[in-house]
Order: sequence, then C-alpha cells, then structure tokens
Amino acid sequence: MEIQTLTQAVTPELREWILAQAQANCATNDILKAMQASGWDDAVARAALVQTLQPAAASLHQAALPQLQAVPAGCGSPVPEPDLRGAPAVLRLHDREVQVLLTMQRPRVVLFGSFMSDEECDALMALARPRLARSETVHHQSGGSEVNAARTSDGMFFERGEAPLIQRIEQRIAALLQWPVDKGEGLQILRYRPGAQYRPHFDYFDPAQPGTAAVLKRGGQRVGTLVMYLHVPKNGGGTVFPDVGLEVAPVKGHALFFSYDRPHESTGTLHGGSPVTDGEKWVATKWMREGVFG
Ligand code: PD2
Ligand code: ZN
Repeated sequence: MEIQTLTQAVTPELREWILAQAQANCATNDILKAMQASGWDDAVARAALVQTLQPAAASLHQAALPQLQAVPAGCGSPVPEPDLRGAPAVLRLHDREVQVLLTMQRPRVVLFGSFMSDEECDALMALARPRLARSETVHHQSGGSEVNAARTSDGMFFERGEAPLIQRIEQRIAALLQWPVDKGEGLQILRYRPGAQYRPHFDYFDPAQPGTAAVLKRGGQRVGTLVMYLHVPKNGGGTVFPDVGLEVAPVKGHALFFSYDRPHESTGTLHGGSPVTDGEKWVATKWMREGVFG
C-alpha cells in the first residue's frame, strides 16, 4: 500500500534498499538514521520501514533475495562498482577495452585507462565549447545554483542521451560501473584555464544544508563520480584526495571513479582539482544517483 499524502513517496527502490540493509544485518535504528542523513523526512522514513520490514520479517534471516544488488558492509547505500573479480588488468566492455590502472578500497577509487578514444574526447569538447559558461554549483540554502568562487572553471551540462556520442559514452559508463543510465545525471563538461581550480569538496549533497531536501527529490543522493579527462594541461590540474594523500595526474582518455555509500566525510572522498598552471584542462563528469534521475 503506497502512502499518498506524504510529500516524499515510499518508492519500490526505497523499499528494496531497506530490505538490502536488513539483509546486511543493519539495525532498524541505523537504517532510519541513514535515511534521515540522506534527507528523508522522518515520518516517511518510519512509514517506509514499517511497510517494508513487517511483511518481510518472517523471511529476513533466510538466504539473500536474488534480485537485490550487493551492498557493501555496514549500512551504506548500494553504490556503482566495476566488476573487478579476479583482479583483471583489462575490462572488455561491449564497445571498448578499458585498462584498470589503480584500485583503492578506502576511499573507493579506481583509475581506468583508455576509457575514451582521443577522437571521442575531441568530439565531446567540440560539442560543449559553444555552450560553456562560468561554472555554477548547487546553492546550499535554496537548492538552486550559484556562481561559486571555489570553482573557477567554465562548464555546461548535456541532457542525458542528447546526441549519439553522449549516448555511447553513457552506455559505456553504465556497463563499466554496473549502474543504469537512468540513475545518472547528464554529463557535465568543465574547462579549466591557467589559474583555475576546483577546491576540495564532497560530491554528495550535504544533508545539513536546507536546500538538500529539494535536490534529493530528483533521484536521491549522489553515490558515485566518474571524472573523464578530455584534454590535459602542460602543468598542474591533478585530481587530489587530500585526506589520503592521493593525487591523480590527468591523462587524456583516462577516467577516475570514486564512490561514497553515505553522505559523510568518513567515506574519505574529499577531493579537488589542483590549479592548472600551464595550458587547459577539460574534464567530463558523470554523477550517479541512488535512484532514477528522471
Ligand atoms: O576536474 C577535476 O579534477 C575535478 C576535481 C574535483 C572534478 C570534480 N571534482 C567534479 O567534477 O566533481
Ligand atoms: Zn567533485
């Protein structure tokens, strides 16, 4: 039975997520706290727990339900994740072979080589160039967007699937990270000129900010990021994770993946784009959401 009167709906995806947490032996209280931290209204969260777990209680400790996605240990959300079983050096996707260059568990970081061809990178930049504008980020108070001094790049967003090339890249990302296209935002393109940078930040929406509830209504939290390097500067422009001392040098065609199963600094995913000192840096970013970004 759906609750119609509440502003946030108890969706099948939410119920599936709750079941997965219960299967992973998370206490009901911890599931509630995680939902509240992701911006769910307290009443909706409690109603969803009751609706989902009461009928399932009898079978909760039986074998895992086959249709549920694997969840990481603890009480986090399911996240995108490449299939790295057997520690392959190369992943053979439907349309491209991608190298696995670096993996890290905490924070979850994977660097891929040859994710895009030089021609694809150049074509994406050509599509984006006429539409670039000074980058905006989500305004914490309202959920709208604002020009942000912490990000001095120029940027634009493509609509999902708006051109054949965009579709091809989105399908490749979905295959690589085992995450459906419709749970992703449109591709964002950023251009950094000399002096431009992106100061360290988290990509998830801060649950403590008043604008976050509005943003989460469309697709829920961000749970993963893929940064694709389209053009590299002569100097500077590395992607850095200051909490773990990791710096990834931009290389044309490489793609840097990281995921975060909860909107919390304990994920270790604080990251930034170092200042470009010579030349231009271009990236495409795909953010993946918990739910369908409709
Ligand atoms: O361009 C980058 O290296 C970078 C760094 C941090 C991109 C993003 N964040 C992003 O697009 O979220
Ligand atoms: Zn970022």
